[in-house]
Amino acid sequence: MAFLHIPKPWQIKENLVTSPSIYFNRRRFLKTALGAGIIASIAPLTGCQKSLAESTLEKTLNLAKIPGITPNPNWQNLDRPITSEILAGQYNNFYEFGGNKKIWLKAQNLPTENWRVEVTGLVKYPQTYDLDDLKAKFPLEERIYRFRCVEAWSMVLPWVGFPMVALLQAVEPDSRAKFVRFTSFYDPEITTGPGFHLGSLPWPYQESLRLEEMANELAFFAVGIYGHDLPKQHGAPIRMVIPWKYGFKGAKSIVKIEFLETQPPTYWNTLVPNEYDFEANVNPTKPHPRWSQATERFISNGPGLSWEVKETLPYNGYGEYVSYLYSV
Ligand SMILES: Nc1nc2c(c(=O)[nH]1)N[C@H]1C(S)=C(S)[C@@H](COP(=O)(O)O)O[C@H]1N2
Ligand SMILES: [Mo]
Repeated sequence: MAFLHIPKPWQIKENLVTSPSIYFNRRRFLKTALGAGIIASIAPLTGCQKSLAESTLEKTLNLAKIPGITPNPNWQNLDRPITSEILAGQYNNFYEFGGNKKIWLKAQNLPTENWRVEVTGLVKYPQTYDLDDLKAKFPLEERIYRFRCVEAWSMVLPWVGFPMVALLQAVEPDSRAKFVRFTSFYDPEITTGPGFHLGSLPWPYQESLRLEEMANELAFFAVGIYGHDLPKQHGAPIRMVIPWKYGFKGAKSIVKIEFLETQPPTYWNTLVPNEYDFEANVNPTKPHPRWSQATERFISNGPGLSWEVKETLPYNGYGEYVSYLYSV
């Protein structure tokens, strides 16, 4: 098993990652990341700067423990280790805060106080929840899931949250509801990611599921990770986790959930429809137009960024639970 060892993100020169100006940086970043040899040749920063960055990062992760969580025994044992917290917390996609993986510091500007999630549209009982409501009304549990990004990197993450089906039972979608749209926090004064001021990108970030997909037992809302509240870089205070789909389907920092009759436009699918399809199920036999999806770079060890190449499984290994949703 070959491990590639590359420097921590804060040891990578910004210009070799991407400059966060327009969304095309996503493409350039991919090329750069895949050329790991280039990254590996960059000299590390001094120990002094490193420990400051490290302790700042640790502070962003050192959040209140969520009491009384039951680990769900159905979603505990995997054939691979949990990704180290310090690595998962510094290698993120959150375009509202920049076009590369290194957004953890900028994401600290996300204002999560007095958070509200509006549930609206074709439902019997529309609701606006605050975070305490959500944590009190829905049974919180821990689930260890594989996580597979469309860019062919993967992790294993221990989420804390509740199944989406519990929300469905609380609000009762009516028979016209066929799709659900999830909207992320958006404020161009705060979010500073690529193209924010160009007015040409389809902000806010939105994602959508078919109602039957949302009702699947695996579909999950995370309010925590590693036993504590969700760090901002992971999409605090509440985000979607859909483990059989590529990571981009899991919108972060959700403010609105709407039940709709027809399929709504979604962020990446609107920008580049031939590369990011609406369904976005993990599928090793269907290559992305610019790279294979047959294998993935599994990131597990910390604190330094390293990975191991593994086969990608259909539906990210969750076929027995979800393939019924896609049978013709
Ligand atoms: N609002 C919002 N949600 C988002 C994204 C984003 O840019 N903005 N990126 C998506 C992508 S591409 C991935 S892989 C995951 C990354 O989640 P993580 O950083 O917690 O690992 O978030 C998804 N949700
Ligand atoms: Mo992703």
